[in-house]
Amino acid sequence: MNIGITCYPSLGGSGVVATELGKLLAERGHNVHFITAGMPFRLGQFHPNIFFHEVEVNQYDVFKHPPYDLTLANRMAQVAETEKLDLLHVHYAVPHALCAYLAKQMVGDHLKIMTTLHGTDITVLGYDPGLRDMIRFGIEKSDIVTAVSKDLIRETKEVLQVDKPIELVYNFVDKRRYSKKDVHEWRAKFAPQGEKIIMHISNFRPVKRVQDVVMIFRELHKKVPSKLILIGEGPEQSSIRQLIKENDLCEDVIFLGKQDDVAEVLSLADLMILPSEKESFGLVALEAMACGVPVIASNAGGLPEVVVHGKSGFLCEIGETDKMAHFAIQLLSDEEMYQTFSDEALRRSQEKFSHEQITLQYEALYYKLCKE
Ligand code: GMT
Repeated sequence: MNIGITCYPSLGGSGVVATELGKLLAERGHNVHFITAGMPFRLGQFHPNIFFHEVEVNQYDVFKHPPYDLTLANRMAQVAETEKLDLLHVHYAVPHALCAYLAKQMVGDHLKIMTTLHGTDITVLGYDPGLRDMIRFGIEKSDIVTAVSKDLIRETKEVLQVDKPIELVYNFVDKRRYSKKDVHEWRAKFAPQGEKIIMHISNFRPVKRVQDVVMIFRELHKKVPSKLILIGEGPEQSSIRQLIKENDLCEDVIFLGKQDDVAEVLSLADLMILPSEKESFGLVALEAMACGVPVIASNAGGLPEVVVHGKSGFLCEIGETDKMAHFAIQLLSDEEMYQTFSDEALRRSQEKFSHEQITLQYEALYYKLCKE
């Protein structure tokens, strides 16, 4: 098939899923055309079935904002015609589902649209009265809509009052890249006294509650010799640095900044912490589990569909940092328990979220769509 994929190409779970899916589809022999505003950051090496069509958005004096949406829709229509696309698979509803619909109006009904909802397109933007009706329209005009968790399907139906069926297709992890690696040399650098390594990866936005990570670490650190590695960048970074300073933790917290590829670094972690306020799936939790790293998380959104409480990690109410610290101490102080959780995390990641299984699920939906 000839498949067009649009996503936000910069750092973010939706961009990662879209890019990794495109690569897997190309491996299965499909021609995959990325139509994006920049090269998706995980696209990496050359593949003969992968094509990149840049959406170059010009700035005009007559417009206050560059016309990304219209330029994208026009580019989608151009690529659909020149490359004979069977379908456009767009990730993130706003504005991508609407742009795809516009492109379809330009080229004809044979071009099918699949929209995948990732989270904040519904759980944040869906509550904005200035966007809500438009998001609902984009969903209703898509030929197939998928979402990355049952909880996201529930919230979409509740917030937007849509009747359209929404298919569940979970996020996935490629076990060929995400697996426990031998990183003892790095461990010696980051935890020279054999300390446990706690990790948090995010875009440091308020919904990620990185301040809770610091509070959990503060309590854990009193009982278990440990280091905290923080990965990512975002608006909360300076207040987090300040919090670390106020709690006299600077010597034991390491900021690694933005990392394009976390597959290697995850093997350093003994525990992943994800105490988010909102999280439709929590791809980073799954990536950690694939490396045998148990997860302590909040029970927000779709996280309970990924991490099983008391098996592959522990889940607490949002903001229950003392309880999260208690579970972290328990897990890191009991080697046998830790090993059972680590094995279970790995097993679950492979059994329920394998790249083979999820790629086939998307592919089956594409074939269904194109037969209609
Ligand atoms: O988490 C973010 O802030 C980035 C965001 C995105 O749109 O890329 O991630 C969302 O999509 C990911 C991939 O499906 C999910 O794993 C994340 O849970 C989801 N983020 C939120 O719901 C906050």
